[in-house]
Amino acid sequence: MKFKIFLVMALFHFNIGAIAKEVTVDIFKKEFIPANITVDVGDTVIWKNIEKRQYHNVWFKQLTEEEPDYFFPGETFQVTFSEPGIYNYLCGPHPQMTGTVTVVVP
Ligand SMILES: [Cu+2]
Repeated sequence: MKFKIFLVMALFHFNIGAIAKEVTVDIFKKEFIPANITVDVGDTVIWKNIEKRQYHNVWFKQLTEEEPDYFFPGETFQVTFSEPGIYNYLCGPHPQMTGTVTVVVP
């Protein structure tokens, strides 16, 4: 009986640490929506271009010196965050488009 209780608690604990979420940021009318998000370590952020025609990219200058490729309406770009921190980004061709991903330890 004691063993059973331990096993249930162990599974519960494991699940809390193992769930990684996907969080979506839309790109529309040259804006990141929402521009500022907070996610947990291990989560994946997916940027979705829902413009009619306009391409964009998502450039974390603190992480990559080289500008990433553009992505077009209907396409996505994703990043999985494995370290806590504050990550600022912008769109290379439209530097007025900015956003922040804050990554926290749950
Ligand atoms: Cu853009």
